[in-house]
Amino acid sequence: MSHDWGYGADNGPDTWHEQFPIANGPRQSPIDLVTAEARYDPELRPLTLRYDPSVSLDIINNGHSVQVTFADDKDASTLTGGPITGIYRLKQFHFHWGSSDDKGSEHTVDGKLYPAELHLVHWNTSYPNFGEASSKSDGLAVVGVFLEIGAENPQLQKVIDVLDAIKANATQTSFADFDPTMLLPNTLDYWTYDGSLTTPPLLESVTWIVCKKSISASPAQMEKFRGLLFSVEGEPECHMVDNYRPPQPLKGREVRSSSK
Ligand code: 1SD
Ligand code: ZN
Repeated sequence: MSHDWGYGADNGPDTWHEQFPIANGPRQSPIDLVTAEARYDPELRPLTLRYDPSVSLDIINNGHSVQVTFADDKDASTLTGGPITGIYRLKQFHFHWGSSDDKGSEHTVDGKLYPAELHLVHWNTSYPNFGEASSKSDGLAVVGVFLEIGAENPQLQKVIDVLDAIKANATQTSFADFDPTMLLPNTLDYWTYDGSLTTPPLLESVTWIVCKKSISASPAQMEKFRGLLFSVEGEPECHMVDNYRPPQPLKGREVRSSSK
């Protein structure tokens, strides 16, 4: 196959190992979070997420997801505490979602799939930049937040309102002054484990921090995500849906919990 990876029948997650053999590696993500197997670890500190709205830059349809990018040349928006050591900087956030409300998340909880999952991607500032960090075993920390169908989420609506402007793959628009704190659940209890990027190159460099509490999205808000396109302008329209990788084998890893 010469074409790029994606989520279709001929280039989807089951084929990624052909070009990225680490797909079958020892610490792949996502996983099914089995709540009864997670070990409560009293040593885990609370998560501290300090986000500065002034470093939000733009929002892009990259053909795999919709992503908001942040300036990361200073310690403006940071993740500290939790399971990590040192300071990790926010680089971007993006979402994964389904073609219907019964699927879409990457992580699952006791086998339950959520309709979408938000990922806030941070890199370890003990490395010089995101690119260097992304190949190191402690290089990245991604905070995952599940979306659940419920009330309209006014914070999420700020993202959704600009999706019309980036419908096609390889389009972007400015997205200034956005505070991602607004997208977080009001309590930050979490599960954590050592894993990988969930998209090629599937690098095994991610400390995953998955929030136990979800945020809400209305059915209409979910439909807006499904209006985005995998396809570029001028190509036959192919809707951006089911852009998630299913759970991967745990392979003996431990999942820790910050709360009982
Ligand atoms: O899917 C994203 C991918 O788009 C990219 O953002 C990567 C970081 O370079 O992270 C993965 S993920 O593991 O956060 N899903
Ligand atoms: Zn992701």
